[in-house]
Amino acid sequence: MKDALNRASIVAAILVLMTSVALPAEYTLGLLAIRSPWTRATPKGATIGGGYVEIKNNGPETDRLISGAVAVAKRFQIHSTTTEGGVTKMREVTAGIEIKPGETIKFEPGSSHLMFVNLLQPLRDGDKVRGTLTFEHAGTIDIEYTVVGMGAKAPCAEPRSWDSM
Ligand SMILES: [Cu+2]
Repeated sequence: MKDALNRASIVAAILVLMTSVALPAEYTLGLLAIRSPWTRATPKGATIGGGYVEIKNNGPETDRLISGAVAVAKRFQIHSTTTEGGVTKMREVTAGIEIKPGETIKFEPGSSHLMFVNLLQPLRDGDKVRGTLTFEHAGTIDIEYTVVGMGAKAPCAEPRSWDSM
């Protein structure tokens, strides 16, 4: 009985830890809901980082994510990822990403993502990264990305040089 209680309290403690880490941040900008921005810790010397977030359009009109910024990088880009013949490539989407009425766009590893280009500092597990997202109609919002540990597969291969872009 005592063992079972101990086990229960350990499980409870772990759950509390997990929920405090995974607690989703939710933002509202007009009729857009912006959920759980996160990014990944970067190895020393990395020049790029990926940004991930979910955006739902609760409005009757299409909106478009057109740009953004983060405090930890010189540039911010919106990227798409495609796989052709087993080769994964990413590309900047200069026109932005459209979010139709009722639609939820998920920026996630291996898919469309945000790219922090020319990092000014490494991203460390547990840190918060401040930034902005700008939409064609809804305007600009301040958000904060939670930095989580490395480990999951990279959203995209690091290109040889960002200077050429
Ligand atoms: Cu990318």
